[in-house]
Amino acid sequence: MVHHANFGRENPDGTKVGGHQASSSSIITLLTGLYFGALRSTDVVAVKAHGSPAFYACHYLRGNLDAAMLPRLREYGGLQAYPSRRKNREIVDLSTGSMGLGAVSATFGGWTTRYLVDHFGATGPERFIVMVGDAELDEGNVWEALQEETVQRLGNVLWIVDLNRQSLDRITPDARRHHITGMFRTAGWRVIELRWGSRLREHRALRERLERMPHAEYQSLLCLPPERVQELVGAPKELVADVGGHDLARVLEAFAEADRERDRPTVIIADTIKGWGLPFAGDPLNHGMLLTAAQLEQLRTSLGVPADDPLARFPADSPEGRLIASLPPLFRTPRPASRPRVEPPETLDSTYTGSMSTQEAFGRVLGALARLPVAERIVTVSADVAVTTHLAGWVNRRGVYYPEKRPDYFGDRGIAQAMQWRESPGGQHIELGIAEHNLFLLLTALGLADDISGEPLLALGTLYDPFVARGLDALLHALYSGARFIVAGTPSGVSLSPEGGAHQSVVTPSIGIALPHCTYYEPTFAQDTEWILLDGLRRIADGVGESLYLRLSTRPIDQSLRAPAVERSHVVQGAYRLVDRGRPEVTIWAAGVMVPEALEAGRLLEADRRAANIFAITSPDLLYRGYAGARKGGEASSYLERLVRDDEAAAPVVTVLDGHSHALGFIGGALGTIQLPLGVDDFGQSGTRADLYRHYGIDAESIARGARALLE
Ligand SMILES: Cc1ncc(C[n+]2csc(CCOP(=O)(O)OP(=O)(O)O)c2C)c(N)n1
Ligand SMILES: [Mg+2]
Repeated sequence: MVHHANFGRENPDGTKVGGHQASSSSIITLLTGLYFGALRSTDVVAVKAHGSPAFYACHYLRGNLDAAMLPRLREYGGLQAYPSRRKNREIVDLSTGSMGLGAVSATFGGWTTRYLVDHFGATGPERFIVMVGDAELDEGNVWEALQEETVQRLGNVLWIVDLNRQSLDRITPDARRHHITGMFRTAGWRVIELRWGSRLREHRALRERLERMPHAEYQSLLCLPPERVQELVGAPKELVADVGGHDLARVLEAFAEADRERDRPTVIIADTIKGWGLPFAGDPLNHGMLLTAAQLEQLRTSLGVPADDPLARFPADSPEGRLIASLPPLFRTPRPASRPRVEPPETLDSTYTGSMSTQEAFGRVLGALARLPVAERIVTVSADVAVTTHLAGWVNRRGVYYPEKRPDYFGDRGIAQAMQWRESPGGQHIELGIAEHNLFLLLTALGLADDISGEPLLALGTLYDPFVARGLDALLHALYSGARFIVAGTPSGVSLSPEGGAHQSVVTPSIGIALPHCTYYEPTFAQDTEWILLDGLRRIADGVGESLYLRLSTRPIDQSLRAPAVERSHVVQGAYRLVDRGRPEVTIWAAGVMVPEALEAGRLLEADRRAANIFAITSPDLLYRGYAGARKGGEASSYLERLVRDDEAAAPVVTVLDGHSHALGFIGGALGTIQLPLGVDDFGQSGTRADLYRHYGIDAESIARGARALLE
């Protein structure tokens, strides 16, 4: 497959194709043991991303992948370079690619299943099997996940570490093996070490000598001719290279052993050889190496692969063919028709008066949902900010999830607490340590529960908005994997005032617009927040919606500023008209908490007899996508353009948001007029709200001044 992709297929511009033959051969024995032995129909698998060719080959031999797909590795519409659930759904259970993320989201799949068992008596998947590279474990997010207390109890999780002592560039540090085993043990895992093959196990002195060697010395032996190895260590090279991860019988034993105890997670740490069986085995620079045609030909003959049909499957009447026929089928995701229906309400019939922030509104909506039957299917997650992101009402009503009931010393002893901490298998809030990667990777698993287990969940996560950037790679992984969930980034922007620049988010609106398969909203008013949330939940429940990113704030907003006749459809489509002064000289477009400043600027301009019409933007993302999509699709106009009247369209535009100005920088262009984009284009800092709005030029005065300058 890899050879064809690189040398067989037409490649007009000569771009490197690649395909990781060394990394694939490193896991081939482990995958053989798994796919032709240990795997059950109830198991899902996440495989080391760059070992994908070996993984595809196993599926092919199992009859699960069409032969026509094999020549299509890394081709447009073909087999993806790294396993992708979205794009090769028929074979890929769980997406991987960015080191460490797929492994952890798969592990959190084990957690999610445990939750589904406890809440709905779900039956599967039974095991989450994760194959990782040894250097992949350098990624800190792996250990952030393993520290979570619940993970230590997941008997449905099995990891296999492909310990080939190599990463991309180098031979791994000698202490790594010790660290890896120690870290797993400390985290409460059962560790099965598969260091040597059965032959070498008989040679104690040699084994001990090899174990004392630095990694580099051992790797050098793998690269020397057999005579030199014999000379240096007094043993045949074959024996020196007899590692456990390529001894199929030992691999099968390890899988059987892993199955014997199921009350905690297990890891099999298997020594392997990167490039096993290939001319560049053990070469420190073999990561990107490819076999030449002559080397491939030699490999073909040595394996007895027919020249006229190199992709032939094993004949049905061969021992291999019979074994394959006897294996249980591979995991299949449940059909949508068999899944329970979940119906979030259309409205909560709440009224929102006085002053309220969008963060408070978010908490109020969740609190109201907590009393309805749909609450059963809602699960919230926070990385140590549940109280400060307004989840207390929800948590008090629905409890905290833990796989076993634990005593609530504070509650039982009558110590009053604003947020009660009642932990039980029936709880519906999952609290994580401060690790935003864990937050998004757990949301990945919860957001795929419908797809993988046939049990829909409405998952909502909260975090401080600046830390969206901290977890961004994991958020991308979540969306890339096809998970659907809602995340509230709150509080956001410089409106957080005294908290200062380290906690104020500036770049997140741009992130919100750019994230694929996720709608970014930044509402101003409580009613809008409710409609957006309910609409998003309904769409996710119906399997048609994408994920939602709500950028919220703690700034109290006078709810009476909202025009009473706002239409729900406008709110969910991204913007609505707030003030109409007839034919305007300028239009002001404000998102989120900047609406009061825009309204005040409108009044200042009116005092100069300059009419300004004001629009409230609820989703910069939808406006941009609508506009760009309409242009690309050749449509006459987009929602944004239809929102303005002909007598408004040519008026200059001022936009303002509590975030980087460029997030709304497209509006003038979309309307075909000149624009002044206002926002926060530098890091934040401490100060009062008024100080900061003035400093960054987003106060009413600056908006009005900007509008006057535009008009002049
Ligand atoms: C987050 C991230 N950083 C960098 C890479 C590029 N990369 C791909 S494989 C690899 C080395 C992985 O080593 P290991 O996990 O030991 O697997 P092996 O190459 O030995 O099969 C690197 C750095 C990546 N895929 N993801
Ligand atoms: Mg490695």
